[in-house]
Amino acid sequence: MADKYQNFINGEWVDAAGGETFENRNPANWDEVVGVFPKSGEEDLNAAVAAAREAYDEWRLTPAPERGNIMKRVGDIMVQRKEELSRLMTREMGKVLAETRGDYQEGIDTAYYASGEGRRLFGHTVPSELPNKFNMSMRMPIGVAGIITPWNFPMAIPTWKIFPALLCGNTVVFKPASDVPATATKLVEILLDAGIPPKAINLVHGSGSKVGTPLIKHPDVDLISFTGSSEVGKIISSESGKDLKRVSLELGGKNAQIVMDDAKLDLALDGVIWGAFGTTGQRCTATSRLILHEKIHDEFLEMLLDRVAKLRLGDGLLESTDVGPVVNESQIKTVEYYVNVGQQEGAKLAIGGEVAKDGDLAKGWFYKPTVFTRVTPEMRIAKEEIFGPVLSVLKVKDVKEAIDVLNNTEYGLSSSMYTQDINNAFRAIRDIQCGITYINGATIGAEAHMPFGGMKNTGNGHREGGWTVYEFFSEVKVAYVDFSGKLQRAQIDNY
Ligand code: UN1
Repeated sequence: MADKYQNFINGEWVDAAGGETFENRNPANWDEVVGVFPKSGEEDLNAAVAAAREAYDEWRLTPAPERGNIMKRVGDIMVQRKEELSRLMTREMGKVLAETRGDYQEGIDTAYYASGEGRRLFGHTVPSELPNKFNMSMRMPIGVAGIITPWNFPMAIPTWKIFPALLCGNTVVFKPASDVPATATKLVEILLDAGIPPKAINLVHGSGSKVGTPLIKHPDVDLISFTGSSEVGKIISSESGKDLKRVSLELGGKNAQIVMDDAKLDLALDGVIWGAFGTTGQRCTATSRLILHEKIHDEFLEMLLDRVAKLRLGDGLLESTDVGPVVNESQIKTVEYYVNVGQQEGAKLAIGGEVAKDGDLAKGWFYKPTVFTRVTPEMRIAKEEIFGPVLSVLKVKDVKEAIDVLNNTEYGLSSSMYTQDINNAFRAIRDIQCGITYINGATIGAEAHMPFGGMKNTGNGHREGGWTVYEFFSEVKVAYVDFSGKLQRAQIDNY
């Protein structure tokens, strides 16, 4: 019997009002049902928003250091449950255990960072232009935060949003992706165990159209934080614009790794294998393009194809597995679609390019690690996000062309250059139009205490992670205190 899960609304674990459910299955073994979850609708969502609104006043008045103390306990509980919940995450969405442990650790790091932030949340004190007057700024909570998260980082991404939202004094309605509802439920359990007031965190399972859309449109929701596709991000942005909601969007990527002729090739090879095929290529930060200097192109390609051929596909719980399954059938169809597009555009399919069906792999959604060579910058496989184990290789003649080709996409999340030349490195840092640039590192692996996000169509300018996310989840208030005992007119009496 599969485990039965519920929503958490208004301080209680409850089924969906309509009584409907959906199943969540293991992508490495589609016969295995991980859990049965409530298929919620607008009624459930409205109840969740009402509870979050009700809880807001008490929570916003709880001292921020006390909110931080709860975040410390969240981190401590997460540490205790790391192995158990990392395993659950692998069963739920497929990536290998080392990576689900990493995803989970990012959540722990985010909890401890939030805990410390409870004693910071700095404002400024600024001299007044008038005598006997005091000026200051401070950060205030905003209200009810709607949190909509994807399936590829089932723990890290919800924690990036929910922990700072709560730490700043907002209350939360959380709509996780329906591919990863079990991990989301465990996160809410942890928040409650640590002492978050029950009505301050609400969890509503279900689809984007039935739960996500009414969440975005709800007049009592003050801010939305979303990670997902650019297509959905644009809809959220225009819908939320109607009510002037504050919105943070983390959207698509088409990240590239450049390898210059002066690079250490073994190092660059480790980087691209990790960046392109880690998480089965299903990271917003995944390396989807490899841009090779013409002088090392043939040699590096040979090294690459040799390594890709050795990658072992399998269940992410097995020690022997390098690459887990794709998350579901629809994602595998997207990968198949783009592999067809690449062939029709005239790129050379150098390895992979098909569903893997040998032995136990037939039970899940496995796709062979795939490399296209002879890709040119205007091909769709060089510009559009695929979100799977597919790498497009391009050839360039110098550093300028390498950076131009890298920038030739609507996205701008992560990027990488392998080089031993400091001049190339600093040009890359200055000229690459991405929120993140790695020198001699893969495109994946951002750290929780650094700002995370992208330029161009990857987002709308906000950043998660680090100190910057606290700016999104709080609003600046300024106060002037005049203790002169008389009317003082700024800009007039002093000039
Ligand atoms: C994502 O894929 O949306 O930088 C997040 C990384 C991870 C986070 C990825 N720390 O690859």
